[in-house]
Amino acid sequence: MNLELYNAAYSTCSQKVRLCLHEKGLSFTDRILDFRTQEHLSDIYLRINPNGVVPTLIADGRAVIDSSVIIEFLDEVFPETALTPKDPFARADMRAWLRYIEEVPTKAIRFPSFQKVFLRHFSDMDADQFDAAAQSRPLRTAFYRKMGRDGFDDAEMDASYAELRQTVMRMATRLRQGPWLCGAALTLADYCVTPTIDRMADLGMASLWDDLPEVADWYARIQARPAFVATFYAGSRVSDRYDDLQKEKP
Ligand SMILES: N[C@@H](CCC(=O)N[C@@H](CS)C(=O)NCC(=O)O)C(=O)O
Repeated sequence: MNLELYNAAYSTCSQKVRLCLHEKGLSFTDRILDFRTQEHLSDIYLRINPNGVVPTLIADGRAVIDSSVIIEFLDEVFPETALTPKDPFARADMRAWLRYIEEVPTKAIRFPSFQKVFLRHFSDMDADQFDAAAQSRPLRTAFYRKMGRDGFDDAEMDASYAELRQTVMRMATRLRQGPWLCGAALTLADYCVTPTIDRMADLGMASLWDDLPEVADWYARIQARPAFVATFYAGSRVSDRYDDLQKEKP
C-alpha cells in the first residue's frame, strides 16, 4: 500500500502516527506542511482534511483523518507487529485509554504549548488579524478566541496542569502492573500519549512526574525504541526551533 503522511515535524498528533508507522517498519512519503504559511488551511488541503489540522494519511490515494483513527487504521491494515490486544476486553481497555488521552491530556497540552511557544506568533497581530486567524481554523476558533492575543489566564493554565497531572497519575497506577499501559505488550495507547509526555518534558514540565518513577521508567523505555528515535528527529521538538526554550530541555 502506498502511504503518504501530511504532517508537521513538531505536531504531537503527527508524532503519534509517525511512532506507529516506524514501529511497524512501514515506509511512507513524508509530506511536511508549513504552519507559518498556513498550508494546512489552504483550499487544496481542506479538501483532503476539512478540519484544517494535521495529520492526514493518504493510503492508496484515499484520505484517512484524525490521528487516533489513523493509528487504528494502520493496525488493522498492517497487523504484523500488532499494537492492539486480541482479547475483546483488553481491546476495550485500550480504546478507553485512547478516548481518555484524546479527551484529557491531548487537549490539556495545547494550553502550555500555545502559552509558552505558539502565542508569540499571534500576540503582535491587531484585533482584526487575530480574529481572522481564529476564524480560519475550522476546529479551533473558540480555542484561539479564548487564548486571545494575551494568552490564557491562570485559571485556564491551572486546569490544564491538573489534567496533565491526573494523566501521569493514572499512567503510574497502570504501569505498576505494566510494563506497558495495557499490560504485557506495547499498544497504541502507549504511543497515543507519548508525544504529550515528550512535549511536557520539552517544555520543562517533567517535574509533574518527579514522584512517579513508573512514568519516568516507561518514558525511558519508550525513548530507547528505534521508532521513537526515528519519530523525534532533530527539529521535531519545539525547543529545537525556539532558542528561548533550550534552557527548559531535560
Ligand atoms: N483530532 C485531531 C487533532 C489534530 C490537531 O489538532 N492537529 C494540530 C497539530 S497537533 C494542528 O494541526 N493544528 C493546526 C492549528 O492550530 O492551526 C487529530 O488527532 O488528528
